[in-house]
Amino acid sequence: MSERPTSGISRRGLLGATAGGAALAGAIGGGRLALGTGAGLGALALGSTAAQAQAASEGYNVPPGQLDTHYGFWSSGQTGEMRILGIPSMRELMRVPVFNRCSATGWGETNESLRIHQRTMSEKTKKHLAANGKKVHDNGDLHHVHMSFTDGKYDGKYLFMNDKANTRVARVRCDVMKTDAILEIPNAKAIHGMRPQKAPNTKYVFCNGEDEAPLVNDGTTMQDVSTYVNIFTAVDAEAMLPAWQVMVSGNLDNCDADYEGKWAFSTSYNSEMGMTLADMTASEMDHVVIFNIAAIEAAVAAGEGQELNGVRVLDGRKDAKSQFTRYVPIANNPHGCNMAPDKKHLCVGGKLSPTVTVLDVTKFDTLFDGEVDPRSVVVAEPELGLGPLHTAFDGRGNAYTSLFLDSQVVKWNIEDAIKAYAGEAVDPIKDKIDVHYQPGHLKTVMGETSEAENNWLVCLCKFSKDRFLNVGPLKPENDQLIDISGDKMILVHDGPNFAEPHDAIAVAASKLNPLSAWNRQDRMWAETRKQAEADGVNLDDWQDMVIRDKDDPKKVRVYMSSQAPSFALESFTVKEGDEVTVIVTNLDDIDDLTHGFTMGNHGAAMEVGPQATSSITFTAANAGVYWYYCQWFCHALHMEMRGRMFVEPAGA
Ligand code: CUK
Ligand code: CUA
Ligand code: CA
Repeated sequence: MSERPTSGISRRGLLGATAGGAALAGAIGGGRLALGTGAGLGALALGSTAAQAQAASEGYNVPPGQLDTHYGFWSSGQTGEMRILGIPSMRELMRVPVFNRCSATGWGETNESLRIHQRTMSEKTKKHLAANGKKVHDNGDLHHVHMSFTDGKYDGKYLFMNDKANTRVARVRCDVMKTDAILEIPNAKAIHGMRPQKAPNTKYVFCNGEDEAPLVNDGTTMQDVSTYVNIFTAVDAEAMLPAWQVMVSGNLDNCDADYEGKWAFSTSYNSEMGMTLADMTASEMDHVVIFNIAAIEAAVAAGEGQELNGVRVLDGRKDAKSQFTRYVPIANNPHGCNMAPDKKHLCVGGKLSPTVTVLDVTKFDTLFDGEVDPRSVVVAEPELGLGPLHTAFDGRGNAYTSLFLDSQVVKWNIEDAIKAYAGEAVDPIKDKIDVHYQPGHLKTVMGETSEAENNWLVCLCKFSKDRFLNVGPLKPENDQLIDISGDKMILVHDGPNFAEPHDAIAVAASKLNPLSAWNRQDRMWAETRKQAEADGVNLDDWQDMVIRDKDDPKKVRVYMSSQAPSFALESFTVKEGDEVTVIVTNLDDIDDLTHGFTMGNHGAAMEVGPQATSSITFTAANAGVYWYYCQWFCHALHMEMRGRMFVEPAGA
């Protein structure tokens, strides 16, 4: 039920002051934030009344045994994984490890996952990790999850996501909901905004480099900020390799793409190229960069620009005056970058300005054709409230913008905002609702596709404070569910969540049909199968074997099948210090029958799904007996699903 403030000085007011003070003290202190929205806020009723109760609100409570109508794919920020929630129940259905090390599944430890991690890892990174005794970066900062598109609609094939921490993007396969590729992007720094091309299909995944650095970052010019650049990268979505890069002026925050496949666009909060907070907020205006894909592709095909670390890099900086980019001035430090499902309007969140700037993407051609005022593509700039970050859309021409400082979501109409900008006396604002508290992203169902629905809005709040039982200094986030089916927004659910979902998408369940068992020949373990073949082991007609490598006698491979409630091998023997690889295939193909393999006191554990093959490598510890067991509760005799590894003394 939605909370109604009872007085002017409510607890949310105090909390808002705290959060705003922490996050944006400099900006407010500098007096650059316009106060008051002039939007007739007082006249808008907050919350809802019984008379306005909407049919959809009844539907958020999904009873036991009933399925959700939509999948929600959530980022997890610094946790580094992707999460799947049901909408509208907000039940967490699954966690998919991506950039993180996962204790349950062995992600980041199994050979299959290490191959995915290391596929595009540079030699430099490998060396640096090895010097730290590591094989992979086991953290990530995953802000944005987006699905692949065909013709402006979700196609149910892949999910793409960024890692700001280690400059990577990853892809999850929607048939098995597992990470399928990780790409370390060369030349760029800190991939933040990330979007798949919407049309004609997702040929590229566009990736913003947020941090600026010398293009050749070898320490020779690091004190000279004039040598710093920011890099925009287009990733080939199928190959998961960089396709091309463009140098830009100013850093890149969020991005999106149009519905014709002609443009990508990115916000920049640091057109100043400043290194300090004061520098980064010094200008009145920053900008949106528009990338001309056809011009870039032609230049890449013609071999223009330079080749650096295997990628063609073009110069799209302001001074280069190329046909690759245009810069549209936007008020100080814009953030969100959201393309509307009307296929025409791009909405840019003002952050330090109380406005959202609406650009007409069908006018972008004129920017490249001749000398025109770059602001001529701006068709509206409604003043919505304090701290506008991101905007979501329904299928009725309405937009929903999160107001970080006001702790509200504002519903406004795009066409009315355009009329108001043209001078008509129309108020584009239709409703405001309190959220708890300090929202970042917000998402409608399929609102970033041409099939936007009119039912639910998820608002991802950065602070939860008093909304849940106190769990100590670290509080959960609060992902709130709002019914947007009627005129008034109605808050129907609080969804506590762990650090820190920035973004989410909601996809109709009909778009997806994941498998219940793996294909035995899945490409995930193609390399493992090749090794088995070389060892004379046929993984399809299972033979359980222990093989000592002919060339490297310290290496032992243990092939073992599992079928509830036992492993095919009740024991195997190795020597102290051996490099042991255990390869397990789960022969069960029953729905929901996952096994695991955990080697006691070796820090080695992995998930083995129905019909899956997984392998893990560890060094055998001191002589003695070690039990291995299945850690996934699979059978009435699951506790009995275990065996012994005998480790003989090295000299024996
Ligand atoms: S950013 Cu987090 S609230 Cu990384 Cu999408 Cu705006
Ligand atoms: Cu197999 Cu528990
Ligand atoms: Ca700025």
